[in-house]
Amino acid sequence: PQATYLSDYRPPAYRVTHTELTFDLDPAATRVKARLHLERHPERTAGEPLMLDGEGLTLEAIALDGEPLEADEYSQDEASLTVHRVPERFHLDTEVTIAPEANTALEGLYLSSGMYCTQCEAEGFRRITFYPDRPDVMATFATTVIGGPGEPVLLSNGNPVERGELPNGRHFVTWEDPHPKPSYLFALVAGDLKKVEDAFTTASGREVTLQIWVEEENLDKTDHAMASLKRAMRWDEEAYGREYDLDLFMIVAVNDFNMGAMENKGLNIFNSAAVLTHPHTATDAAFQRVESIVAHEYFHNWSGNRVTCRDWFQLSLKEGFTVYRDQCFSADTNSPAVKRIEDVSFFRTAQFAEDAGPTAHPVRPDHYIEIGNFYTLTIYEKGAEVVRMLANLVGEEAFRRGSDRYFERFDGQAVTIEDFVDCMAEASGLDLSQFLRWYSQAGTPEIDAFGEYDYAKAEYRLILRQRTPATPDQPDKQPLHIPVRLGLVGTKSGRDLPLTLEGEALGSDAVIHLREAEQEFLFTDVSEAPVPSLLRGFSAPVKLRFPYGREDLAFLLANDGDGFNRWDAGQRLAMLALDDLIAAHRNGVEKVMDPRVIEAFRGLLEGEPEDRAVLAEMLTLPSEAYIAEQQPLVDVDAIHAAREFMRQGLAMALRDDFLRVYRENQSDAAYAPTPEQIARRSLKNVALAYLMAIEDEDGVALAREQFAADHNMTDVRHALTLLTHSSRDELSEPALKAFGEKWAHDPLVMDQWFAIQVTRPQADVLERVRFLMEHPAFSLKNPNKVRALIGTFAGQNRVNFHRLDGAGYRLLADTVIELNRLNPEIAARLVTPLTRWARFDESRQELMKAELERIRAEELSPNVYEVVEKALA
Ligand code: BAL
Ligand code: ZN
Repeated sequence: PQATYLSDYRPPAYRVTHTELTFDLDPAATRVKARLHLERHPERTAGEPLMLDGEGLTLEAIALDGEPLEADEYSQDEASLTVHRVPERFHLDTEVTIAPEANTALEGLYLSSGMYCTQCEAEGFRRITFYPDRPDVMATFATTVIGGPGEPVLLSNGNPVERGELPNGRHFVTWEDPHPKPSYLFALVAGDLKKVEDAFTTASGREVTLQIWVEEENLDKTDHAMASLKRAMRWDEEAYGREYDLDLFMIVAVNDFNMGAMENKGLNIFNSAAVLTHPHTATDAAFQRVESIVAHEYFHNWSGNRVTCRDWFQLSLKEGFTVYRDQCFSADTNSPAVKRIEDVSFFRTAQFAEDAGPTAHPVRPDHYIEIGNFYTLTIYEKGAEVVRMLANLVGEEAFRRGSDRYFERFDGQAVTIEDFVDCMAEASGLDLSQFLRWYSQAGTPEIDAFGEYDYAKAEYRLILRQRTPATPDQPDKQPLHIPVRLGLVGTKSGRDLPLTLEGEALGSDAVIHLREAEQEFLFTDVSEAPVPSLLRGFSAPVKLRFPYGREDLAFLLANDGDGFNRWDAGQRLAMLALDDLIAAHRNGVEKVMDPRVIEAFRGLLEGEPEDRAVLAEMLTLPSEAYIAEQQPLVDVDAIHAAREFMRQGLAMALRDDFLRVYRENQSDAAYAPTPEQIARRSLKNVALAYLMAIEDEDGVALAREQFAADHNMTDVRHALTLLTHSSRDELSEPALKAFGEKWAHDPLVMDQWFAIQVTRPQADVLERVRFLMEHPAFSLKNPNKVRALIGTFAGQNRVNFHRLDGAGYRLLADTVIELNRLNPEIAARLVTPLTRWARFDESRQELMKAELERIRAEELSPNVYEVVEKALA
């Protein structure tokens, strides 16, 4: 397969001004007629041939300005159609057939649970019809969908303008979308769907009908998504001045979907897991995820649809910005501190790992083989961190002026990351040229910080050194412009001290700009010895090291004026203690619990909780994946043993406190996904997890009661997980059986049932994974099932996936090989854990590489090829 390079970008030779489509639906042979109104691009020379993308299409007819083309007037290969001679302005008619029922890749038009649906981003539209399938070709669309009695509902983008009956029990609906859009935002849905309807009045008075379309049995699971949608619509008006622009906004839930959801204009298609909720089937985390994804897709209507990307290298232009927007929305709607802690925890574990592996790439990559492989944590989450840094650098007001400018100036256009950053620079007057390196330079920057207090002069000298380690293709890195938010916490007063830097008073919480490889900052009038609180709120996506002593960290945990950094101090303290335990395990010496960790936790448990949700986070130890990220060489067994030892040590020392906290936060109130209730449930469930870590009899009784009470899925799932992960089969087996039987009819709950079992720490879990792959509720063709069973096992059950006999690696490789044929996009994602082989000991390295070689020997899709080649390079 060939790579595509950013530097090769040229505008298209021909633009499409208007697209007319007719779909005559049939599972085996859907006929797609297309009339494209085309004109030469003013920047391209006259007389160039017309090249259209097209894959897997059977061409039935082709005509230019109404005249059928002779065979020598066009040519076709497996990826394109070329018309050799075209005028400056013309229309082209094509008719093709496609087979949705045979489409297991879930790109283009396919069938999911008997329902037709589409996924066109990034390059799925070319599997529907011949088209210049690139985001800088924006056209208005008119789409007619013809279905039979099995498809009473026929949907596409925009507004329905005509409907009618046809012979043979067939019928049609015509849709018009007046907003020019790229082909990746096209959507079609047809099937036996039911809707829930609501309404929203925009700030300027437009009445918008809101519809959520689902299978009949899911009609009771749409309330939360609908409420979230309305909140998001209001929020975008208030925070960004952006209103909705059609009379109808639709969401459809489908069971088979590669992504979480898709922002097609006016017709968002959602993975059912990202839209359906009910207190008895979805956890608090799922409720929150649905809220943020509904908002994310809605926000794309401006950041992505009205203003789109010039080419796929600019993907983060819409994704990084939209993730930043949905993060701010969720922070405003829920607990901002917890939202930040959750996002950063995930980021530092998963994105840092991506940066440290063979697929590391910049927020704007400069080449790719398969763009489907670039829907990554770097493009999305690091892209959002980069936008967050911009917002912090230019300030709230200038950021809003900059975004207004961006939406106004580029409305209806396909643009670049520079266009966005330029708007921010113009609105703020800041020079952001060095900042642009964040988009082109891959890898996680590391900052080494040193501080020194001079009593006599009342000065605090802070030295910051930055470097970014080499990544594939990028051996040398330039210094970045890094905003470091900080405070100095007085060791006597326990307060944030006023900051004076070069004579300027900055308040007690300030952002300093690190631009050089090494830079010194001298704070004057520092009245007492401080402990620095650095990188507050994770003000930049970097690793920051500072030689904190454990007392310093315990002090910050108790006193830091920044809630995020209080949590982070606790994590750092736990990490230091975990490092000792890991070393002890490796050296075969007795493990000893650091009493400072116990005392810090006691202080948290016995203090008056300001924010229960934050407290729950503070009481949660770093995950095995995060701990692994901090180690030079990952020793999965030592990490697991050390973390379990610490959990048990804390549980034994603080048993009564955990029991009290559990009881204080237990409630029978009717379930609601409110921040207050969610916080209490998290805290209670963290406490229960500690009690179950030592299988305390009171804890066991509470877990059984909580499971049996069947009050809401958050509590039931947590209790079931604890029972399933216990060492006692008499606790796990009856509960699993009861749950599995009760929910056999609900695929989303069965996904949870799979995930709970395959994260068991017991050594026989791999055999259970193989067994569950034969379960009637499992299917390799359904991405949610693959993620729940195989993805969860390989990603979250570290001890068992990394079994020394290599059986975990083999299982993953077997699945990747099979999926490579069925669904390349999912296969390429699934292979990720194997690509991280360099982080492990030699024998595991060999086993992992051998499985990668075995995959490479297959006939590979471009998706899997690209990932495996990088991993073995
Ligand atoms: N554009 C793909 C799905 C999403 O990021 O919203
Ligand atoms: Zn998105």
